[in-house]
Amino acid sequence: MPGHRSTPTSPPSSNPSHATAAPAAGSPRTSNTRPPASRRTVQAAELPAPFQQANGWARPAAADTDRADAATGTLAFVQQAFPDGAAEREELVRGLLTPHAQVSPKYFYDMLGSHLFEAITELPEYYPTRTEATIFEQHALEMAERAGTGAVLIDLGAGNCAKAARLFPALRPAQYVALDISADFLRATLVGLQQQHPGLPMVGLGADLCAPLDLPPEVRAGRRLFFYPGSSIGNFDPSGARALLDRLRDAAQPGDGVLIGVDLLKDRTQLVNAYDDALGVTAAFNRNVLVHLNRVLGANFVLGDWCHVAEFDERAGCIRMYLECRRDVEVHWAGGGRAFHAGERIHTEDSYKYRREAFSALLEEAGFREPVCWTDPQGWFAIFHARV
Ligand code: AVJ
Repeated sequence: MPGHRSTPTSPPSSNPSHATAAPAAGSPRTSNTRPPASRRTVQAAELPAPFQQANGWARPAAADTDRADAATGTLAFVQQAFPDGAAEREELVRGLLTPHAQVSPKYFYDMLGSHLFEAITELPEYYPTRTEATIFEQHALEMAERAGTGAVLIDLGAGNCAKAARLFPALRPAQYVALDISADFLRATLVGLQQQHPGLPMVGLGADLCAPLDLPPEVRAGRRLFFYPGSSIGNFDPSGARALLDRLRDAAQPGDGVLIGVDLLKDRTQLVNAYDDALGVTAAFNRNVLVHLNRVLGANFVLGDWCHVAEFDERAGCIRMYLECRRDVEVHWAGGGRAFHAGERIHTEDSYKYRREAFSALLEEAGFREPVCWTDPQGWFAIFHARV
């Protein structure tokens, strides 16, 4: 594929001045009416025993005191998203009752769903994770040069934290703040990661990126690098992505930056195969959302009634995933229910793909300056850096 550039490139922009832009009309920024989630710091002593022991929080032997003290002081965990399950249940039921039923993709990531997503990243068809990893491998030092070392690294959608951890040597962050909707999965990951990096202070944040970014006091002052790898930003449509970038810019100070992984538009077959793999792992990942619904809503979805569908919407530039009902069914949950006809669908995920120029423009429209990007030789994936 032509046009490969292995050095940072500044895609053309028609908007170099980018004065602070008003949010687009109808932007989710203004439509988010959820009250700020309550916040609670989990003290080491409150964590279940396995976490305490795994992290050296159990009373240390005398010789281990220094290390154990360091560990005790360096991992805090703050839960912001869904402190009570009621808001989550309400949102889920509202989505199921709309004529075109939908469930937000953030509900994929319960414990099993998070593991299934890790399995997806190993599939031959799922190119984004490994392609992004090669770009980081190839260009980590240039990225560090551009972004600066010693910043507070804020990982938005950390998952298993592997991508950030591989950048620690190049970025040498002053603190690592890992944010994820899947708090239990994140907590377990961070406990292990803290042991591997005892000198690096870490904060875990169970938070929903659809809400305004509210960094707790555990996050240090100082220059920040917002890290959003994996093309997770693709779950938002372009105006939602713009709203997220606006929220980031609002949370940022001059000198801060963003480092964002973005999946690029490419051949339709390659895209569809990445979301409909031969082993059926993506199908399992998709159908697992019904397991989640059965658990949190007390619903009675029968998994065999639903099949996985992945389609590429060429006009919108996104992969759309659905669960399609094989026959007429009635589903019940605590306090309600609905009928689904054969062929009816529940929309579970959109995954938007960009052209490099389009994503650069989005960054600039949100008020970020000097976007550059690094890509792989095939031009499948791009990592952008931009400054506030
Ligand atoms: C984690 C949102 C980037 O859109 O590629 C993978 C999720 N869904 N296979 C993506 C996903 C189905 C993934 N993101």
